[in-house]
Amino acid sequence: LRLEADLQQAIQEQELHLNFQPIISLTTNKIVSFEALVRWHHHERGWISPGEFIPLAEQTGLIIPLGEWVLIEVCRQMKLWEKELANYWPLSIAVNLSGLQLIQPNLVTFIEQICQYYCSNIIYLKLEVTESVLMKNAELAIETLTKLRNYGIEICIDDFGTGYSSLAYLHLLPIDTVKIDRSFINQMIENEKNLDIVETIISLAHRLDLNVVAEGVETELQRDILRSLNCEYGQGYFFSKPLPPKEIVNWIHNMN
Ligand code: G
Ligand code: G
Ligand code: MN
Ligand code: NA
Repeated sequence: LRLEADLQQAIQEQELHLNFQPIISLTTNKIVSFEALVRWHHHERGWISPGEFIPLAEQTGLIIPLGEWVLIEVCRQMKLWEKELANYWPLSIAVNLSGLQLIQPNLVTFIEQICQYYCSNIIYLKLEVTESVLMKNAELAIETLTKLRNYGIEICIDDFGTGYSSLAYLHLLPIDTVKIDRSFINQMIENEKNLDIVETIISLAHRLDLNVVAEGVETELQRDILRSLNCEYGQGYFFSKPLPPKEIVNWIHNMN
């Protein structure tokens, strides 16, 4: 209960921060995008991981104001980077969307308004939703995501392979990109079945005209295998852990 009140306060009093994890093109080796990941610096307890407070935020409905803060902050950051990182443009930022956010009646309007206000309708935003979130209120989720896509926002299916939507539904979903869950990438080399799964997801995604991001790439060998399987993009500690905005700028300058 205490943590709930604290989280409410944290949203208002700027204890929340965003880290950004680079997403890399495996063909050009250049950065193409980031995933925004929220962090909470509690005034007494120090850093609290999203694994702990996102579920709390979902249970209490605080994910709505928290999610709005994240979306606005991402647009503000993009506006700054558009100048600061002009040499590396175009870049985009992917934001994780919770199930409760996805069924808010005003989500589409809210997103259109902030894109208009902060970015003059230029769309830098991508949205990530998990399979389970998509399947929970499938009809409404599909309707909302279709509107967002029509507005120009790319939709990624996150943690793919861990939920139950399965391959059978993939072609029915209004999505552009599949993010393969890091558990498959992690075990790809030790466990041949996981390599088969990764290969199958990639080739199916390509037949459906979807792009693929491999999550949790931690080694050069994993990167090389994914590249040989024609996986378009990679994300993971091999490239970079999630970084605060200032460090992102240094990281990009050093990388390129
Ligand atoms: O960065 P880390 O691995 O600690 O993130 C843990 C989990 O928190 C991930 O599953 C991630 O999707 C989720 N998460 C991080 N930031 C956000 C956010 O802004 N909104 C939502 N809904 N989930 C987030
Ligand atoms: O659930 P979602 O995919 O949104 O969350 C991404 C999470 O994965 C973040 O918490 C991030 O810190 C974590 N992550 C990113 N790259 C790696 C990696 O290479 N290895 C591991 N173990 N975790 C990673
Ligand atoms: Mn994600
Ligand atoms: Na993921």
